[in-house]
Amino acid sequence: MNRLSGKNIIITGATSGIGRAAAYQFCELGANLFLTGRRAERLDEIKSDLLKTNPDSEINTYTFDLADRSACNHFVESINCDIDILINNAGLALGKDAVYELDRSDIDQMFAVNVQGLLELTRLISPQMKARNVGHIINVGSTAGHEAYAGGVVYCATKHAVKAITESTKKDLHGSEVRVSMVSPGMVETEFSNVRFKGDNEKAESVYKGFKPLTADDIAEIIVFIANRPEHVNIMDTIIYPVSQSSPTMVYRDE
Ligand code: 8X3
Repeated sequence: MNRLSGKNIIITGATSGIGRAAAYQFCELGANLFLTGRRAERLDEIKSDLLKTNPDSEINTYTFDLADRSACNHFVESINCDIDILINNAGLALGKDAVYELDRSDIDQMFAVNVQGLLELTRLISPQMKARNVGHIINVGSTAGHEAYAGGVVYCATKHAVKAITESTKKDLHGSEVRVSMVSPGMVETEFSNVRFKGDNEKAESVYKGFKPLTADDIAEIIVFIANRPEHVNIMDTIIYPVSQSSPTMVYRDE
């Protein structure tokens, strides 16, 4: 059953990876999309591609950096309809350095996007959901939010924060009909590792060598499944690994 047709859905970080894949899947189901990202060209391309196969879709794009609080405010003020589903997808890892080698600006950027950006949009969108007594906030966490690993001190901390934010938000909205959920993917082959290793493609590709990682579509399917449950069903979290992965650092490789 499709319960998503006509729903107004914000997807942050929609220019690539899981956010982009989710945009395509929600569009197929007839949702109205509000896509955010930092790369205007990518958003334009996605919009025109989606309109080719779904000409009647309503697709709105917004180019801004989630780390910019006034831009977040401006974005929310510019939406003139109620939002049914907020998908806080935008997030990134920068570097794989030990705590004693960390780059200060990497720390700031990861917290600014993964935690403060997510919180800012949640803070701005949740009041209208609470007032209407309906809505769904879906946060994209990570297995790194369940188990910390060496070289991931900041990324793991931000994803543990996403888990805490998800749980507290659910409890803050206790007694309302607003749903709050999280997906926690393991290794998904997207631009994630290119970003983490700052354009070092060889290093990025080696992350996914010798096993079949998850795809962005695999995770988008889970997000759509969570969003498409009946209104009394709230999936709190989902931990998704490729079959070859058993923990953030245990990956069985062929070679
Ligand atoms: C999952 C990515 O590197 O922590 O968010 O496995 S990683």
